[in-house]
Amino acid sequence: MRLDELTRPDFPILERRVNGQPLVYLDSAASSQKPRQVIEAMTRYYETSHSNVHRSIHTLGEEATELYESARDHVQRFLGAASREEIVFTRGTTDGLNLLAEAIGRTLRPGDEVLITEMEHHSNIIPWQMAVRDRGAVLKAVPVVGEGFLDVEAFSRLLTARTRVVAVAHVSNVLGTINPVRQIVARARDVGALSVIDGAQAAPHLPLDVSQLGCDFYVCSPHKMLGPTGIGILYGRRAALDALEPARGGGEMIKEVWIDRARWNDLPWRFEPGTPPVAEAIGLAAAIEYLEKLGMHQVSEHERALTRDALDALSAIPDVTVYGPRDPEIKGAVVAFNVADLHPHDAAALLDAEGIAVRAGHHCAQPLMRHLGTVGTVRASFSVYTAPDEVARLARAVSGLKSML
Ligand code: C6P
Repeated sequence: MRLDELTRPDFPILERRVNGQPLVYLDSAASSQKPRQVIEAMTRYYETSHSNVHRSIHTLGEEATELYESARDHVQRFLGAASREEIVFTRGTTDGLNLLAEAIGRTLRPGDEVLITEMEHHSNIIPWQMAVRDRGAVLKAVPVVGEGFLDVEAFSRLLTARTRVVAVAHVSNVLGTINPVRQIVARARDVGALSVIDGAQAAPHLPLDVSQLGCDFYVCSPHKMLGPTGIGILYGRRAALDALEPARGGGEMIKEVWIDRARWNDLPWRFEPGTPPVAEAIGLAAAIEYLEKLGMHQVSEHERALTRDALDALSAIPDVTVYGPRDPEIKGAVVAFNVADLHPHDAAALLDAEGIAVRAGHHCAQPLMRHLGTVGTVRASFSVYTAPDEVARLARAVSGLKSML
């Protein structure tokens, strides 16, 4: 049985119609839909065990704490982290990157460099701009070349003894390029730089093992992984997290407080000030169980087949420009394209009228759009529930757009 045939009955939203047509949801890279198992786990928690965590000795407090901390074990297993202390819950990828940029930023000195790439999402650009500002540090970016790959020679040139941080997307949210993060991490380590991997578009689709990858930090967003919004994952290698001074303060991140100073809590709570997203962590655990049951190798194989179908079908339509690598073996589950000189927003609105949900615009990657010489693109993206006939429906509708012009 194909993965979509197996999973679709679990996703209630996929039964709805949009503009009189069955919904074709091709915007999973922006946020995936949620299976019943995730929705029910969160409802069950609110109906039976809700309380604050780590604070109350009563039964509900203990149940909530146990469920919340068990979600951390799920994430540790899913990412291949060496210990549960290496998993910090944040509010999302953007929040995790800001947390890192704030904390690492405080240690930057004049002349230090942070190296990112031209294909980064704004979430992996702006926090570093803020971190280098006023510190006399410098932000540099590896250019994109060819079909959408990082310029390896430029990377070698730009990575120097001055580089303190290398922050790179594992998978581009526009091009779909799977970057050679293992090599990048190793090269960063060689010059003594910290490696930060933005895994927002990789974690939902690829089998991961952060310990093998060897990175210092890895961030991702559960809402793109069949889980809820409002929670994020920040993996930090034990030694890297230990060396990091928390930049955000509040309840629960401390052991002892005086008016003029404090002693920090142990890892990972040191980086989790305030009441955390408890229900969301429980929903995330259910999403991880769901993905693990499917198997991440099967998930990526299913999505690779859809990406291949989409690349073949869209490239065959005259006047359609497809962006990013043409080889689905080295590409995540996104295909960005434009139709003649139709504005991507108009194309998306016309597709929506046929019940097809795609994203259009600059995808929070304006430097990359500038490189591609376009204001934006249309983007179709896939998940475990996406069916091959939905990709075919997209291609038919895109062909129709041309005749409307
Ligand atoms: N990209 C997209 O449609 P948040 O919003 O914090 O969950 O994730 C931010 C983010 C960071 N890095 C990459 C590579 C991303 O793709 C995203 C989110 C969505 O492409 C929404 S802009």
